[in-house]
Amino acid sequence: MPFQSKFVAEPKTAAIIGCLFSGGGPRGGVEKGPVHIVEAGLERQLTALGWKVVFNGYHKFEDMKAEGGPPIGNLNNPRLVSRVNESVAKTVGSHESQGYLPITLGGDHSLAMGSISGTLSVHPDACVFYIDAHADINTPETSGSGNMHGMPLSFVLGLGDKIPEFAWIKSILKAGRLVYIGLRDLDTTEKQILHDNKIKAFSMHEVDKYGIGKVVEMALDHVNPNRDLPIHISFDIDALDPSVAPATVFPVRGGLSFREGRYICEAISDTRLLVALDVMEVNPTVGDEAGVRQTVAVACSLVRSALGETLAKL
Ligand SMILES: [Mn+2]
Repeated sequence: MPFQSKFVAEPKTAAIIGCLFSGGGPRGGVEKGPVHIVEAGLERQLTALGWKVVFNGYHKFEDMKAEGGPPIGNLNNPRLVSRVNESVAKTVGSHESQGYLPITLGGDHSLAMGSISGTLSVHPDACVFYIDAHADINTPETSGSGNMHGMPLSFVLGLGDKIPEFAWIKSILKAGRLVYIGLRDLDTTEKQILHDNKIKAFSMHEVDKYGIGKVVEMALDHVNPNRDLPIHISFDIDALDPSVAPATVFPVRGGLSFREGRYICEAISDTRLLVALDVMEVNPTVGDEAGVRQTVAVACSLVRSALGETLAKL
Protein backbone atom coordinates (compact mmCIF):
# COMPACT_ATOMS: atom_id res chain seq x y z
CA MET A 1 0.00 0.00 0.00
CA PRO A 2 1.49 3.36 -0.94
CA PHE A 3 2.22 5.75 1.90
CA GLN A 4 -0.64 7.84 3.16
CA SER A 5 -0.86 10.23 6.09
CA LYS A 6 -3.67 12.49 7.22
CA PHE A 7 -1.04 15.13 7.88
CA VAL A 8 1.09 14.96 4.73
CA ALA A 9 -0.18 16.96 1.75
CA GLU A 10 -0.33 15.74 -1.86
CA PRO A 11 1.85 15.49 -3.79
CA LYS A 12 3.57 13.81 -0.86
CA THR A 13 6.86 15.53 -0.22
CA ALA A 14 9.71 14.48 2.07
CA ALA A 15 12.21 17.08 3.29
CA ILE A 16 15.66 15.72 4.11
CA ILE A 17 17.26 17.72 6.92
CA GLY A 18 20.86 16.56 7.19
CA CYS A 19 22.32 17.85 10.45
CA LEU A 20 26.11 17.69 10.53
CA PHE A 21 26.32 18.03 14.28
CA SER A 22 28.15 16.17 17.03
CA GLY A 23 28.24 18.82 19.79
CA GLY A 24 25.83 16.84 21.98
CA GLY A 25 28.07 13.77 22.18
CA PRO A 26 31.47 12.94 23.62
CA ARG A 27 33.36 12.62 20.35
CA GLY A 28 33.10 13.56 16.70
CA GLY A 29 32.37 11.45 13.65
CA VAL A 30 28.62 11.30 14.01
CA GLU A 31 28.33 14.61 12.13
CA LYS A 32 29.38 12.68 9.02
CA GLY A 33 26.36 10.34 9.21
CA PRO A 34 23.95 12.37 7.07
CA VAL A 35 26.40 12.70 4.17
CA HIS A 36 26.83 8.93 4.03
CA ILE A 37 23.08 8.34 4.17
CA VAL A 38 22.35 10.86 1.42
CA GLU A 39 25.23 9.65 -0.75
CA ALA A 40 23.90 6.09 -0.45
CA GLY A 41 21.03 7.32 -2.61
CA LEU A 42 18.26 8.14 -0.15
CA GLU A 43 16.70 10.77 -2.43
CA ARG A 44 16.53 8.35 -5.35
CA GLN A 45 15.11 5.60 -3.11
CA LEU A 46 12.32 7.88 -1.91
CA THR A 47 11.58 9.14 -5.39
CA ALA A 48 11.18 5.50 -6.45
CA LEU A 49 8.54 5.15 -3.72
CA GLY A 50 6.58 8.02 -5.27
CA TRP A 51 7.80 10.88 -3.11
CA LYS A 52 8.86 14.34 -4.11
CA VAL A 53 12.05 15.09 -2.19
CA VAL A 54 13.21 18.46 -0.94
CA PHE A 55 16.88 18.59 -0.01
CA ASN A 56 18.38 22.04 0.34
CA GLY A 57 21.92 20.97 1.25
CA TYR A 58 23.32 20.04 4.64
CA HIS A 59 22.91 22.02 7.82
CA LYS A 60 26.43 22.69 9.03
CA PHE A 61 25.56 25.27 11.69
CA GLU A 62 28.83 27.04 10.93
CA ASP A 63 27.35 30.45 11.65
CA MET A 64 26.58 29.42 15.21
CA LYS A 65 29.13 30.77 17.60
CA ALA A 66 28.52 29.82 21.15
CA GLU A 67 31.78 30.17 22.98
CA GLY A 68 32.18 31.83 26.32
CA GLY A 69 29.62 32.57 28.97
CA PRO A 70 29.58 31.02 32.40
CA PRO A 71 29.22 27.23 32.72
CA ILE A 72 25.68 25.90 32.94
CA GLY A 73 25.85 23.08 35.46
CA ASN A 74 28.05 20.33 34.03
CA LEU A 75 26.60 20.63 30.52
CA ASN A 76 28.97 20.29 27.56
CA ASN A 77 28.38 22.87 24.81
CA PRO A 78 24.99 23.99 26.16
CA ARG A 79 24.80 27.21 24.16
CA LEU A 80 25.78 25.55 20.91
CA VAL A 81 23.37 22.66 21.48
CA SER A 82 20.62 25.15 22.27
CA ARG A 83 21.17 27.29 19.19
CA VAL A 84 21.55 24.36 16.82
CA ASN A 85 18.35 22.81 18.12
CA GLU A 86 16.40 26.05 17.97
CA SER A 87 17.36 26.20 14.32
CA VAL A 88 16.43 22.54 13.72
CA ALA A 89 13.05 23.14 15.40
CA LYS A 90 12.32 26.04 13.04
CA THR A 91 13.29 24.01 9.97
CA VAL A 92 11.29 20.95 11.00
CA GLY A 93 8.28 23.09 11.95
CA SER A 94 8.32 25.03 8.68
CA HIS A 95 8.37 21.82 6.63
CA GLU A 96 5.51 20.31 8.63
CA SER A 97 3.44 23.48 8.34
CA GLN A 98 3.72 23.12 4.55
CA GLY A 99 2.45 19.55 4.74
CA TYR A 100 5.89 18.05 4.10
CA LEU A 101 7.31 15.09 6.01
CA PRO A 102 10.65 16.09 7.55
CA ILE A 103 13.36 13.43 7.82
CA THR A 104 15.96 14.68 10.27
CA LEU A 105 19.27 12.87 9.86
CA GLY A 106 21.84 13.08 12.65
CA GLY A 107 24.19 13.73 13.99
CA ASP A 108 23.92 13.05 17.66
CA HIS A 109 20.60 12.48 19.37
CA SER A 110 20.57 15.84 21.15
CA LEU A 111 19.02 16.89 17.81
CA ALA A 112 15.76 15.28 18.94
CA MET A 113 15.33 18.30 21.18
CA GLY A 114 14.95 20.40 18.04
CA SER A 115 13.12 17.95 15.82
CA ILE A 116 10.49 17.05 18.43
CA SER A 117 10.06 20.72 19.40
CA GLY A 118 9.55 21.51 15.71
CA THR A 119 6.83 18.87 15.44
CA LEU A 120 5.10 20.10 18.62
CA SER A 121 5.12 23.68 17.30
CA VAL A 122 2.87 22.54 14.44
CA HIS A 123 1.15 19.53 16.06
CA PRO A 124 0.90 20.23 19.81
CA ASP A 125 -0.98 16.95 20.31
CA ALA A 126 1.66 14.79 18.59
CA CYS A 127 2.99 11.66 20.27
CA VAL A 128 6.58 10.42 20.10
CA PHE A 129 7.89 6.93 19.44
CA TYR A 130 11.46 6.95 20.75
CA ILE A 131 13.33 3.91 19.46
CA ASP A 132 16.65 3.62 21.29
CA ALA A 133 18.90 1.41 23.41
CA HIS A 134 19.15 4.33 25.84
CA ALA A 135 16.49 6.52 27.46
CA ASP A 136 18.14 9.91 26.68
CA ILE A 137 16.15 11.45 29.53
CA ASN A 138 18.71 12.57 32.07
CA THR A 139 18.24 16.11 33.30
CA PRO A 140 21.22 18.43 33.64
CA GLU A 141 21.04 17.65 37.36
CA THR A 142 21.13 13.85 36.98
CA SER A 143 23.57 13.53 34.07
CA GLY A 144 26.97 12.20 35.00
CA SER A 145 28.67 13.03 31.71
CA GLY A 146 27.14 16.40 30.82
CA ASN A 147 26.70 15.16 27.23
CA MET A 148 23.41 16.49 25.94
CA HIS A 149 22.65 13.60 23.58
CA GLY A 150 21.65 11.79 26.78
CA MET A 151 19.13 14.48 27.71
CA PRO A 152 16.90 15.64 24.83
CA LEU A 153 13.71 14.15 26.27
CA SER A 154 14.06 15.84 29.65
CA PHE A 155 14.08 19.16 27.79
CA VAL A 156 11.09 18.46 25.56
CA LEU A 157 9.17 17.11 28.57
CA GLY A 158 10.04 20.18 30.66
CA LEU A 159 11.72 18.14 33.42
CA GLY A 160 14.54 19.44 35.58
CA ASP A 161 15.47 22.99 36.51
CA LYS A 162 14.57 25.66 34.00
CA ILE A 163 17.61 27.00 32.11
CA PRO A 164 17.15 30.44 30.48
CA GLU A 165 19.35 29.41 27.55
CA PHE A 166 16.68 26.87 26.55
CA ALA A 167 13.67 29.15 27.01
CA TRP A 168 12.88 28.79 23.27
CA ILE A 169 11.49 25.31 24.02
CA LYS A 170 7.86 26.32 24.48
CA SER A 171 5.79 23.33 23.39
CA ILE A 172 6.09 20.68 26.03
CA LEU A 173 5.47 17.00 25.38
CA LYS A 174 3.17 15.34 27.91
CA ALA A 175 4.72 12.27 29.52
CA GLY A 176 1.73 10.18 28.42
CA ARG A 177 2.47 10.97 24.77
CA LEU A 178 5.97 9.45 24.85
CA VAL A 179 6.67 5.76 24.39
CA TYR A 180 9.96 3.89 24.09
CA ILE A 181 10.81 0.70 22.24
CA GLY A 182 14.16 -1.08 22.42
CA LEU A 183 15.59 0.12 25.73
CA ARG A 184 18.30 -1.96 27.38
CA ASP A 185 20.89 0.39 28.91
CA LEU A 186 19.56 2.92 31.43
CA ASP A 187 21.09 4.93 34.22
CA THR A 188 19.51 4.43 37.66
CA THR A 189 18.53 8.10 37.57
CA GLU A 190 16.74 7.56 34.27
CA LYS A 191 14.78 4.58 35.60
CA GLN A 192 13.63 6.82 38.43
CA ILE A 193 12.57 9.56 35.99
CA LEU A 194 10.58 7.06 33.90
CA HIS A 195 8.95 5.73 37.04
CA ASP A 196 8.17 9.14 38.56
CA ASN A 197 6.63 10.42 35.34
CA LYS A 198 4.82 7.15 34.49
CA ILE A 199 6.47 7.01 31.07
CA LYS A 200 5.70 3.89 29.08
CA ALA A 201 8.72 1.90 27.96
CA PHE A 202 8.91 -1.37 26.07
CA SER A 203 12.40 -2.66 26.69
CA MET A 204 13.98 -5.56 24.85
CA HIS A 205 12.47 -7.74 27.58
CA GLU A 206 8.97 -6.88 26.36
CA VAL A 207 10.02 -7.26 22.72
CA ASP A 208 11.22 -10.79 23.55
CA LYS A 209 8.17 -11.58 25.66
CA TYR A 210 5.38 -10.30 23.40
CA GLY A 211 6.95 -10.00 19.97
CA ILE A 212 7.34 -6.77 18.06
CA GLY A 213 3.83 -6.80 16.55
CA LYS A 214 2.14 -6.84 19.95
CA VAL A 215 4.60 -4.31 21.37
CA VAL A 216 3.86 -1.74 18.65
CA GLU A 217 0.14 -2.30 19.14
CA MET A 218 0.42 -1.82 22.92
CA ALA A 219 2.59 1.26 22.39
CA LEU A 220 -0.02 2.74 20.04
CA ASP A 221 -2.80 1.90 22.52
CA HIS A 222 -0.91 3.82 25.19
CA VAL A 223 0.02 7.04 23.38
CA ASN A 224 -2.59 7.05 20.63
CA PRO A 225 -5.63 5.05 21.79
CA ASN A 226 -8.00 6.45 19.15
CA ARG A 227 -5.41 6.33 16.38
CA ASP A 228 -5.96 10.01 15.59
CA LEU A 229 -2.89 11.85 16.92
CA PRO A 230 0.14 12.78 14.78
CA ILE A 231 3.18 10.52 15.32
CA HIS A 232 6.85 11.54 15.40
CA ILE A 233 9.39 8.70 15.23
CA SER A 234 12.84 9.38 16.67
CA PHE A 235 14.98 6.37 15.75
CA ASP A 236 18.44 5.98 17.23
CA ILE A 237 20.35 3.50 15.08
CA ASP A 238 21.74 1.99 18.32
CA ALA A 239 18.28 0.58 19.06
CA LEU A 240 19.23 -2.08 16.54
CA ASP A 241 21.55 -4.87 17.54
CA PRO A 242 25.24 -4.08 16.91
CA SER A 243 25.36 -7.03 14.51
CA VAL A 244 22.80 -5.14 12.39
CA ALA A 245 24.07 -1.56 12.81
CA PRO A 246 27.65 -1.58 14.10
CA ALA A 247 28.67 1.98 13.14
CA THR A 248 27.55 3.84 16.25
CA VAL A 249 29.40 5.08 19.33
CA PHE A 250 27.43 3.37 22.10
CA PRO A 251 26.47 -0.08 20.81
CA VAL A 252 24.66 -2.32 23.29
CA ARG A 253 24.22 -6.05 22.77
CA GLY A 254 20.78 -7.61 22.61
CA GLY A 255 19.06 -5.09 20.38
CA LEU A 256 16.33 -5.09 17.77
CA SER A 257 16.77 -7.25 14.70
CA PHE A 258 16.69 -5.68 11.26
CA ARG A 259 13.12 -6.88 10.74
CA GLU A 260 11.98 -5.67 14.17
CA GLY A 261 13.35 -2.20 13.42
CA ARG A 262 11.71 -2.13 10.03
CA TYR A 263 8.45 -3.51 11.40
CA ILE A 264 8.14 -0.60 13.84
CA CYS A 265 8.44 1.85 10.93
CA GLU A 266 6.10 -0.13 8.67
CA ALA A 267 3.43 -0.47 11.36
CA ILE A 268 3.51 3.23 12.25
CA SER A 269 3.47 4.15 8.59
CA ASP A 270 0.35 1.99 8.28
CA THR A 271 -1.50 4.16 10.84
CA ARG A 272 -1.50 7.06 8.35
CA LEU A 273 -0.51 9.35 11.21
CA LEU A 274 3.21 9.86 10.63
CA VAL A 275 4.34 13.51 10.63
CA ALA A 276 8.11 13.30 11.14
CA LEU A 277 11.02 10.89 11.30
CA ASP A 278 14.49 11.16 12.83
CA VAL A 279 17.36 8.75 12.15
CA MET A 280 20.22 9.46 14.53
CA GLU A 281 23.68 8.42 15.71
CA VAL A 282 25.00 6.76 12.53
CA ASN A 283 28.76 7.25 12.97
CA PRO A 284 30.80 6.44 9.85
CA THR A 285 34.08 6.75 11.79
CA VAL A 286 33.29 3.68 13.93
CA GLY A 287 34.47 0.25 12.80
CA ASP A 288 35.42 -0.98 9.36
CA GLU A 289 34.16 0.05 5.95
CA ALA A 290 31.83 -2.93 5.55
CA GLY A 291 30.19 -2.17 8.89
CA VAL A 292 29.71 1.46 7.94
CA ARG A 293 28.22 0.53 4.57
CA GLN A 294 25.85 -1.91 6.25
CA THR A 295 24.76 0.58 8.91
CA VAL A 296 24.11 3.28 6.31
CA ALA A 297 22.11 0.85 4.16
CA VAL A 298 20.05 -0.13 7.21
CA ALA A 299 19.40 3.55 8.01
CA CYS A 300 18.12 4.12 4.45
CA SER A 301 15.96 1.03 4.78
CA LEU A 302 14.34 2.34 7.98
CA VAL A 303 13.46 5.58 6.20
CA ARG A 304 11.95 3.71 3.26
CA SER A 305 9.87 1.52 5.54
CA ALA A 306 8.49 4.57 7.37
CA LEU A 307 7.68 6.10 4.00
CA GLY A 308 5.70 3.26 2.56
CA GLU A 309 7.97 0.38 1.58
CA THR A 310 6.39 -2.64 3.20
CA LEU A 311 6.08 -6.38 3.05
CA ALA A 312 2.45 -6.14 4.17
CA LYS A 313 -0.29 -7.02 1.69
CA LEU A 314 2.02 -8.00 -1.12
MN1 LIG B 1 19.62 8.10 21.52
